Amino acid sequence: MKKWMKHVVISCTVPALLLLAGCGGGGGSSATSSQPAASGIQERTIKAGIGLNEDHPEGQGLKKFAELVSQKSGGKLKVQPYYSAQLGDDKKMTEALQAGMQEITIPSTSPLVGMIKEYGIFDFPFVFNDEKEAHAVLDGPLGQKLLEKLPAHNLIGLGYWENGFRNLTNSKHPVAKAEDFKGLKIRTMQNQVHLEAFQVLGANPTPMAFSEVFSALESKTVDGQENPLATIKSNKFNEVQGYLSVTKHVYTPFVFLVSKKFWDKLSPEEQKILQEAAVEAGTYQRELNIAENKKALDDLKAAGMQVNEVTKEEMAKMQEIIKPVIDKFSKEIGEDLVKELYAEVEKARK
Ligand code: KDG
Repeated sequence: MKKWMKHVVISCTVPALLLLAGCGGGGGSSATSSQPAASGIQERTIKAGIGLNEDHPEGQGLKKFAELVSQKSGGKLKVQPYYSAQLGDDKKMTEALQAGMQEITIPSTSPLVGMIKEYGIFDFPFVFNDEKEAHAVLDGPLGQKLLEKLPAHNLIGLGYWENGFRNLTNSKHPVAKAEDFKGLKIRTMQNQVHLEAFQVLGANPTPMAFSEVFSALESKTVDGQENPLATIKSNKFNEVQGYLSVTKHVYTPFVFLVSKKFWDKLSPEEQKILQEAAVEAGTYQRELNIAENKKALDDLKAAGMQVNEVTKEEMAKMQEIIKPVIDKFSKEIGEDLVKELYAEVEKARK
């Protein structure tokens, strides 16, 4: 076999192998290798940073990932975890991966929308009824299609972990009806869909990196924020927020990102170890996240938060008010992709 053919075969075989390895638990991959890969397993240190704390299911998932990588590589691949935005916020860490200065981060998909607008479909409100539907769509062809857009941005996606269903907290008053959003200063992720959805509900949205949220709430720069219950609990937002409204208005995924500059230096064997560990740790993290989100509600009530549910009728009203924003972004993102999203959700519901 000619030398160049070996390279072509390796570069075509690896993604196929990784795709086979990546089913379930956030499986799937956008792994492509454009350079001759090394062989075997070398001693490597892998810097992996996230925005959430070690005690959050995302932190526990990263710890599990590090253990699995060490086990699978005979201790040669060492993952160094950095929690609580020690290496910077989601955007900064993602840029560090693109520059080859950091190897792994696991942000929400929302801050990536400035780079890959199609990820905006996961910021549409009230798309999923439960985590099972979300996992099925993310681990299916649509989730894979979006992972394949990452290599063009010097990123490799090894699958999806779970941030979860987002709920509103604030320091002013309970939010039980659509009109209750009026005038509330709400921190949003740096994402136009979120920002315009809260605007049309009558709130006053302020986009901000997650690492700045607690101090903005404490200083009353903003009245409220929205995040999954496990995040609200892990970051002690209950200490500066009196009201929790269980809106479950958006399901946010995490995407497991690897620097493509780093990935392309790895051997097929090393790539397969990272892919398998990302999927196995993803399954573990999702299970932990679902359990922790259930437990966090009781813990936040016990910590003194005044908790209210939002009726289906009121959610329908919010959906109606937000509809023009969704129509606008459906056109910007691509109506075919939006149709594919809802078709995949229907498939998952059967
Ligand atoms: O690193 C991930 C966090 O930054 C994540 O919590 C993002 O949901 C998020 C938010 O509200 O910024």
